[in-house]
Amino acid sequence: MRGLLLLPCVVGLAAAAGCPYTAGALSGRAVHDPHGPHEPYDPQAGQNANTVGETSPQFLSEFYLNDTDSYMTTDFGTPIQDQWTLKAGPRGPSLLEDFMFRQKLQRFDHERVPERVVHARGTGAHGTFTSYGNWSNITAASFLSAAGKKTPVFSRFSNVQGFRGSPDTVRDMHGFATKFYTDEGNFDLVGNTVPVFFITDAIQFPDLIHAVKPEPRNEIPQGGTAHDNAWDFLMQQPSAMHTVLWFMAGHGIPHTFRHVNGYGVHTFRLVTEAGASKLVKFHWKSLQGVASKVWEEAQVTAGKNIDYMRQDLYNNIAAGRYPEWELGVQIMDESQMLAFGFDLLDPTKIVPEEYVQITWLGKMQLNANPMNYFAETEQISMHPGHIVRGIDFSEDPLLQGRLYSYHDTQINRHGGPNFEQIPINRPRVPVHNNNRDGFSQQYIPLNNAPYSPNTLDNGSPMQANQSVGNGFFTAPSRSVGGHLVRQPSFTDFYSQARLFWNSLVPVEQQFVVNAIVFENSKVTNPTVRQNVITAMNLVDNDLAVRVAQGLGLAAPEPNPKYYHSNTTCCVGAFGKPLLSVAGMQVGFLASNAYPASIAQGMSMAASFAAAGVDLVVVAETWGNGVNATYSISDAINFDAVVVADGVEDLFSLGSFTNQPTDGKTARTRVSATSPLFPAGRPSQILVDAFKYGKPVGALGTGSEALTTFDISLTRPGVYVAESTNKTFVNEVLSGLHTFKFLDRFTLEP
Ligand code: HDD
Repeated sequence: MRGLLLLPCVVGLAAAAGCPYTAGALSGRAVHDPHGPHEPYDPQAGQNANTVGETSPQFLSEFYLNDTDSYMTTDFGTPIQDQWTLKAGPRGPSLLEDFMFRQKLQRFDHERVPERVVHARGTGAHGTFTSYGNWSNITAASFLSAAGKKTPVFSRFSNVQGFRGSPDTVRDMHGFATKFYTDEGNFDLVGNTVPVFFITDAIQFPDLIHAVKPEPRNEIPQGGTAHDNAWDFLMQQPSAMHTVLWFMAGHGIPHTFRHVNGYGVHTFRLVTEAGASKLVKFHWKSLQGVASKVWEEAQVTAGKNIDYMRQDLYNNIAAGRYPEWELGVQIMDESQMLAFGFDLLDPTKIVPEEYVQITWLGKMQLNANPMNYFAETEQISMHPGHIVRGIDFSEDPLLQGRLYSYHDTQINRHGGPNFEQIPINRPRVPVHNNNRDGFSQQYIPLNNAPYSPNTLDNGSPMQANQSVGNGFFTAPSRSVGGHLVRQPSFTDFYSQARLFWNSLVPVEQQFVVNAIVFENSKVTNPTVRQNVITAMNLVDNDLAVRVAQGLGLAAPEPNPKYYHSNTTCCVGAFGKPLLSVAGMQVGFLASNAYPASIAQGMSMAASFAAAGVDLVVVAETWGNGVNATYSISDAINFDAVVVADGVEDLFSLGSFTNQPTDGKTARTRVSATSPLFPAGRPSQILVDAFKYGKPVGALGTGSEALTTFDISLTRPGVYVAESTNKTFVNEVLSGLHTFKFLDRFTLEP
């Protein structure tokens, strides 16, 4: 396949068509460009084409290694056997000469590369971005140039604090980074699932990360911020407060990566062909809806299934239930930089949607899992400096620093600057420049005059800019100046922290209080804990008083400098119904001892499947129609739980009439204390599901299980029916849309 690629840009014909990528073309030789796209790239047609490129997995397929029906070889291709070393006699010793042995061990010894210094824990998927329209009125970005135009993407979701093997559901910030393989080069939108950031100057980033990472003396805690260093730093760094409240709220413990919004955080610029620029904030809106776990649930999940979120993404894509997000921008004039009462360069600020609505530019669908985690998800190298024509930076000092850091960190991770040539990082367009050599160069540059200007290669590669060669150009309106200073750029960090707090529903406010109390109950230093109260009191006195109460500290007097009663929409993680319930799991608690209960589950499964929901029939042991055993099931596995008709004995706390007396008699029925599952597991699943705010229900006499645990049958999110019927299924589905029944959670007075 590779050998067949002859790109218009590298054969003579393309030069006449004004192709900017003519390195080999002018020599008149037909040259195979190994890093060109599979589709011939025509920059003229590219402006209007409705589709470009292919899906990423197809693009990568030329790099797939398939070992089926093959003999083992060395890395250099010689067929070998690799199970026994070459020895001097059957009892050894092994010989140094054994190149098969040396290579195998050496390759093993070198398998690990440095994990990301932050965002080490993550998961990703391939997909497609489709533009909703021709957005040339605001940007020259080619991937936004026509309705229906498709661009391959790879998104990586991540936790920030923990190492590569840390649990998915610890409380943390989360990354949402997307590489667009556009027909004019790669554009990386390296954002988070929270729209604001802790600091305003990149020089503080090492301090932030040193503070939140596990403590140096013992590398505890893994994957969370519930420790002295984190709160010591965060509460002395006023810029952190707004972001701290976001991740103490539901956003710190998302339900899955399919249920997060994403944000570019900084203000960027979009620039038109003519050079007119607008300020923009990037938004990803989850078309599944935003959903979060509750803290108990997240903690249990961290113990029972540390891979919860990566498994959810992987399984749903594998099942063809492709998650989708809309990409949007809030568009502001250059003149509005200071128009909203804060500086648009300040990354601790949102632009409330009441001020500027979001214009939705297109939709991303993630529709293919990587074939190999390391080669794709681990090696992908995101970089805010990967930018394309029509998009430009802002002067935000945090963004400016990032533009250095990401390239530097990739060199550290990949051992040199050729990481851009790794299959997952390659652009889908030809690369032509005078960058040369370095460790593990993958290409064979043919240009013998690798400098500019040159005459020996007819001036190629030529300089591309705004007017020739479709080149990148900086927004012409940008102008900077000023005396050199080392000082903060922004001052007010509490008004929007309060705006966020004011805008949460009361239950989520309670979750924030609980989270801060939890984290600081693990903080051992009293000064650090006191600083929390002082800082929270600048946001809201009620918040500070409630946290103080939880920590056993004196309630502070109000400190109202930043107090106001404004609210904004769209910032909480609770209280809004989900947009889709596809991929949700309903646990149907049945029993092998009552085959009819399993049959009920099997007959209901089809009705749920129509909505993309899996009904998981749980019983004591595997058997026909059973999808999971009680032994491996838990409330965290399910988004709703339904008790089958006739299995109420499983939940019985009282008399265990079926208990064998001699300890040996085979049982015909099981009870809450069956040896087939951990004691009380069916009851625990039901009670925990209710406690975590999930819809619960029962068929027929199964409802006795609910009343055994004082779950009122008339409460919101509790559904009962005599037998399987459409209304019951619809009720459970509507409960899944509600997702969390907030009346289950206690509010402090
Ligand atoms: Fe960063 C990784 C997001 C500030 C330095 N960052 C990284 C990733 C995400 C973000 C999503 C993981 C990318 C992937 O999946 O591979 N970072 C952000 C956001 C920030 C931010 C939204 C603020 C708005 N980051 C930030 C600053 C610096 C860095 C201020 C340094 C000055 N970030 C890095 C890094 C990482 C990184 C050290 C680690 C691994 C990597 O880059 O590839 O360079």
